[in-house]
Amino acid sequence: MITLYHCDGARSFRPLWMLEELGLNYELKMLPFPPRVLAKDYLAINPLGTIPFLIDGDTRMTESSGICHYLGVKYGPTPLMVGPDETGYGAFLNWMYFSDATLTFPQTLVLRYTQLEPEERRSPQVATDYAKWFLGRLRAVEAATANAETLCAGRFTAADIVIGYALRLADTVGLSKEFGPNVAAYWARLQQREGYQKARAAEQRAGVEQDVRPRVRE
Ligand SMILES: N[C@@H](CCC(=O)N[C@@H](CS)C(=O)NCC(=O)O)C(=O)O
Repeated sequence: MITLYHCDGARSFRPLWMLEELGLNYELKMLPFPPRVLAKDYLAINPLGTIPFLIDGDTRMTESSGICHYLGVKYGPTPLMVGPDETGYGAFLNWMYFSDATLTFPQTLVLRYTQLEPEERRSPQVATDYAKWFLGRLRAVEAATANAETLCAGRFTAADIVIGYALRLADTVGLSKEFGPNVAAYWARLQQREGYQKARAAEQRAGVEQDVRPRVRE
């Protein structure tokens, strides 16, 4: 059985959405955010204290987009993955890496310096600078979705899952009102997907069952 550690609305939503799209069985373990402070026992499982954390047999993983890639290769073949023999392969890999390294990183600085730090350590300057950084990098998504329903390969893939999560986080951080028209329409389409809605329902259900309440998180 695959086990995924998750905090409501956090980056672990990427593998959760991927698990739902693949129709795999999994166990979802909810944690309060941040787990390194509010669930100290978790450090014995993942010394980084971050989520996601995936356990699959002897495999242990901590990178949200890497886990999506792993699941697609390990439990495929699936149209969610783009193979080296397809023309969209390079674009697919680029989006997979872009999702966290380029898009999510500046968002976490906005969230941290507007909401997570104690009042005296908050910084409107940092938040504004990194909001601009994020919105600048989002131009790549605006361009890619100008004449296409999805990011690459002419179909919905894991790239749309990992980039889609960055758009969800933008909602949390208050940046989605700055989306360009193509990104706004793309984000609306992604939220209509059955797999996305199932993943949202799964995190809500698990939160109630395990009595872990949602709160602001990175
Ligand atoms: N690059 C990692 C980042 C993992 C990460 O930093 N997760 C955040 C939540 S979205 C976290 O656990 N923050 C809590 C902390 O740093 O204590 C990924 O893509 O999953």
